[in-house]
Amino acid sequence: MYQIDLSGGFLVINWFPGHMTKTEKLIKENIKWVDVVLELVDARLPVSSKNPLLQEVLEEKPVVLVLNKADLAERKETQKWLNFYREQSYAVIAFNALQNKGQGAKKKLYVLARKQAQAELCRRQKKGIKNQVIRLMTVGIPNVGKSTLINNLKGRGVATTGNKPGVTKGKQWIRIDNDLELLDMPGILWPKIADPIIGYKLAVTGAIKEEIYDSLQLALWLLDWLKQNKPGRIRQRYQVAEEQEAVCVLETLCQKRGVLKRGGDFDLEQGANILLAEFRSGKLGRVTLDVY
Ligand SMILES: Nc1nc2c(ncn2[C@@H]2O[C@H](COP(=O)(O)OP(=O)(O)OP(=O)(O)O)[C@@H](O)[C@H]2O)c(=O)[nH]1
Ligand SMILES: [Mg+2]
Repeated sequence: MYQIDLSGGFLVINWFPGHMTKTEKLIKENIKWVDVVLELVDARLPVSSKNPLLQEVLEEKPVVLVLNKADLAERKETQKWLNFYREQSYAVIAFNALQNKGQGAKKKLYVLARKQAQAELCRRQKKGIKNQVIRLMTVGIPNVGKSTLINNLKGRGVATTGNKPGVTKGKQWIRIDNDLELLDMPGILWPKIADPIIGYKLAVTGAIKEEIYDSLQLALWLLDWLKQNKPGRIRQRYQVAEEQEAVCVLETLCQKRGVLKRGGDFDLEQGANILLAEFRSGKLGRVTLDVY
């Protein structure tokens, strides 16, 4: 269970032991069966969505870092983040797990995974073990696209996916081909998201269950963030003067879309949900929220 502390108007997310600790345990129990970890982060949040908990849990396993949902992030920014991680010796790739035609990226991912598994393959060879199968585990925050990426590699829907966090509940092994097996895992967040800005960023990109945050408060934060960091986006999409107070922008959005309550008042909550859904699906254009 999560709890939101709105003290001071900020969003501080805490959680109490429950589903997520189960996931941590599940990762710890299964890490010994895998050769390489596919760690997914959201390309719109290459740092804020990187789970600090995982470093300890992954026990020095080789990692391929995947900046997923790259189709929703700004290309230039993604390139900068790729360079940033490469400089830290990460095997890293930008990926769009929804893109079926992405054979080039798929191939690159395979090559990186094989490269990261090389030490293990050499160890087996020295011991005379013929098994060349590489086992990968997908890990990352909820809703980042772990199951979609597995389906992409498999070429069909074998893992359940959904447009909300918390879809995968348990582990699932999937054989991709004769020499690659993948372990799908539930998403994992960390115990206390103490930095409210990181909390907002995770929530606007869809990593946090919607029952946990106030969508109106989140939408107002997003409007302010866009006004400051991506001027013009709100105006282009909704033809409103974005210089106004965020709540006025939202009211205009409600007016233009006819989002009204029974008595004729603006339904700000529904307006907020429309804005969040459109932002998440890329209708406001590519946005990278972590600034390099
Ligand atoms: N635009 C875009 N959407 C994606 C991409 N990858 C996944 N999605 C969408 O993101 C949502 C979540 O995908 P899932 O694969 O279920 O995410 P997950 O990480 O397995 O989520 P949990 O199992 O809940 O932890 C779905 O609506 C996918 O269609 C991507 O690369 N680009
Ligand atoms: Mg999943």
